Amino acid sequence: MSTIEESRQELDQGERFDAIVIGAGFAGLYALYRLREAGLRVRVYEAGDGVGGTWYWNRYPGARCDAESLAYSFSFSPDLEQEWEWTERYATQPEILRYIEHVAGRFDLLRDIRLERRVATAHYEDEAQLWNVTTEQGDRARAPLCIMATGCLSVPKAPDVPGVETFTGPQYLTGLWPHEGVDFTGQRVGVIGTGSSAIQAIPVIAKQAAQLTVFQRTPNFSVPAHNHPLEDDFVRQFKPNYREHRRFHKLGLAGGFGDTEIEPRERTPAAEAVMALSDEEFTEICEDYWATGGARFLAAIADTMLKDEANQRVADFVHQKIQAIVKDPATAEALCPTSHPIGSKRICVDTGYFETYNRDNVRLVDLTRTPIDHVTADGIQTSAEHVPFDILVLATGFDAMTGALLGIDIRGAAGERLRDKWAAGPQTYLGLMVSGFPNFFTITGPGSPSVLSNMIVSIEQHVDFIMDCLAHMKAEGVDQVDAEAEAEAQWMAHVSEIANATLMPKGGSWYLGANVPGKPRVFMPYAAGVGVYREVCEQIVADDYRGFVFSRSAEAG
Ligand code: NA7
Repeated sequence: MSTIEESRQELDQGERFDAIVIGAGFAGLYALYRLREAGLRVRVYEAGDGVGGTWYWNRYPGARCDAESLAYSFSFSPDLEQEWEWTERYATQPEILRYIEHVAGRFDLLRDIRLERRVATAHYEDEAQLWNVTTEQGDRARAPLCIMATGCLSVPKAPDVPGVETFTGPQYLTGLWPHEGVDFTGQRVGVIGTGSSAIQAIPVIAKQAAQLTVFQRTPNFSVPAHNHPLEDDFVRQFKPNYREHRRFHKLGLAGGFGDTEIEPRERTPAAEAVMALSDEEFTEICEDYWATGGARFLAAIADTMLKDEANQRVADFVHQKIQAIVKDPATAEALCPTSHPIGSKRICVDTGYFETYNRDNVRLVDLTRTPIDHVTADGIQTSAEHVPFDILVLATGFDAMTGALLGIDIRGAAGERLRDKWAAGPQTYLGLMVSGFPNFFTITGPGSPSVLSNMIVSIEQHVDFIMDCLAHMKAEGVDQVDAEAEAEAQWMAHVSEIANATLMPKGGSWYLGANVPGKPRVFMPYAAGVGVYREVCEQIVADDYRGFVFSRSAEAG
């Protein structure tokens, strides 16, 4: 074949890279940084017209992270962490996006990223032993390695409210918020949903709108953020100890999301002592954590996620808080979650959420009493009344953890489709690899701690694992890795065993896929924590990559 024919054929098949990464949020950027550092030629495809992933799309009013900013940031560069200055205890979406853009610029990552490219297919070619990736925009690329950095909460759930398409006013999904923002001044607004996104957006919208009606199906537990500007003195004390803080975050100590106190607080009683606590002692501990604020409230009482009695006592404490804050007793009662254990749906972290219901322009419609019948041209018809409004906000959540992966036509060895393999729920080894899909990695995939952890801690650990694995392969002279089917099956059984030992599966939450009609109910994240998970991964590596199979492609010889 002539050289021209060869290059034409190569162009048809797609440009050849060493690795293709899908997604340019925190995970994709760190993967690109490490792969390039290892000398690989990388192509990143990103659907958005900018980097940032979750923080690119979720621009709804009040959007901020529920992990503390000093902990929710990359740890790989000590210089970066010393230089970057967060302004608040919990960073807003615009500030996090600025940080991500800064990282992309500082490490010169943009040149390998193709924006506004939505990946349509990723097929493994058995003969060439390459991943062949195409985008909806017509790009083609091939590489021996394919890394999915597609995020866990990146596909908004299709609004399953009857008649939603008949609403004639503007309607917005929190997860796809317009970049130019929305002006609610003087408007009547309806919000459907009371998850984290709604709980952050409602207090902000309420301050602008003429009238706000919240349509609540399931009330949620929420803890005050007690957000505040970061004081210079505190940051000056914190930064010299950054490495030690990071070590604690990686071990899952000092609060699951990586809080900013180094030592675990001493007030948490031993598990066996919890039920013996007097009401005064119990309340004193909970008050202390409530006053500190944040998701770490769940760590106040040992066994909250393991024992019904401990969980109920903590839930009762929060109910009392809601009842003390919300003046109208009927609204307060409707806001008290009673249908799921506290923590079994992701705990929300708010700024003035319950207080918002004391405003004259805010009203709660309890859908358990008067369900939505349908959305009309100008409002919502419930079983009891028609509620008119001008703007509809859908804070109805995501097709979490598997939505983005299954949105792409992914085919492994022998053309096996990921959609078929996962028809009864996701199956992975360590949330990192899928048996039968060689050289294909999922960052923070189902079966890893992922959404139950500080995402950046998990992302860095996964990317580091992949890089160590690639270095191991290079040293061994192999270039193909896959997960053993048996190791995968055992891992998924373990993931579910761990979840079933907790109260987590009782929440009927998106952790289980329960929010998406027809989605298989499988508890997806690994609930033993990032510390235990890291140890498991290290032990597997020490056991010569137990559960992984390595081989040499024809190309490697
Ligand atoms: P969530 O936590 O899944 O919340 C979605 C909310 O929308 C929740 O209150 C749902 O009620 C409600 N919902 C969904 N569909 C409907 C219909 N059809 N009718 C009425 N209400 C509905 O998503 P978020 O975006 O708030 O948060 C996701 C994560 O993002 C969050 O945990 C953080 O990690 C960041 P339901 O509970 O299903 O009764």
